[in-house]
Amino acid sequence: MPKPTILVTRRLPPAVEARLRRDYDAKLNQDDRIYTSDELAALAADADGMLICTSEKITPALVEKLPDRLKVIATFSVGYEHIDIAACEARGIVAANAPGTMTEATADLAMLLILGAARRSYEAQQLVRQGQWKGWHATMLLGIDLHGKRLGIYGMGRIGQAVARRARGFGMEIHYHNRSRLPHDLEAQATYHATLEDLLRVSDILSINAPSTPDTRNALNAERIALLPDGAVVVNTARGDMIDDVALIGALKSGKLRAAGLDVFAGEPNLHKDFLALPNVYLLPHIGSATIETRDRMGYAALDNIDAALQGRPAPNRLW
Ligand code: 8YV
Repeated sequence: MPKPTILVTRRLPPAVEARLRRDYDAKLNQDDRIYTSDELAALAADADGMLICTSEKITPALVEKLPDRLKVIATFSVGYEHIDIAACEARGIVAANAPGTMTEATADLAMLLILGAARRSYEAQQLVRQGQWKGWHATMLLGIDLHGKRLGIYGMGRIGQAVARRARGFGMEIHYHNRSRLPHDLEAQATYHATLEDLLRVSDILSINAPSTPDTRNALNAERIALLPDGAVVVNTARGDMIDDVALIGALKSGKLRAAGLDVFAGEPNLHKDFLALPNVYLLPHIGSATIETRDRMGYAALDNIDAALQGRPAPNRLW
């Protein structure tokens, strides 16, 4: 029997591509060029499944053009705002994501952003690399302690909880806002705030860990930034569209906010150019899940979804 055909839209780690080649007739993207919607439709014409990334927008118009034989779209990500789930459901195409695979890596990166922003890592690196470091002095590059500070976590899912675990080790006090309060054992003595506004009022450092949805987009706007304590730090490892960039940049310029650490951006990779000129922003290029182990796990999870869907079993992380 011929192997099913899988369209793989981006270059993936070698171990993941090896499993794809072993089990499927895999149409790999060796150049890693991002396909247009028309190219995706054409390439998928003889496919039984697609393994996509967040760079591929699965719109209702594209879903319409997919062949009847296509049974599954698995994304190499936890976020699935790029997939129109209702359109997939209407065509009977299984859509599935890869939750739980990048929890620890992303939480590590949130701590890197918190430390990077709070301890002025960008300015410190610049000083050393540009040969401007003239020697130690007592008031050089002063940041703030994490110990004793209140960490506000917006979105207490797997990643938010993993950030909380790490932050406790740094002596931080954990506060959170989530759609629903966590059970007592998962809460682990964190303080629940029923509204985002209440959380912001007590967040010396705010970590955004909620999914991007129509309800959460632009959640951190000018009015809400004003609620943060003066000199607060904001970090984002979730999605850039949850922050109003103009409001954030204004608050970083005025000193309302001390610093920010950002791994994700609205319209990335084309981030708002004013971020580049701000010394108090620690910037990373969407590498929250970028570890060797995690990227393999993400690929295997996507393949587990594809295997199940094509073998007539429920996909482990089916979205409808
Ligand atoms: C990915 C992510 O790097 O999983 C997600 O939602 O944002 C990242 O881990 C990227 O989006 C892969 O498609």
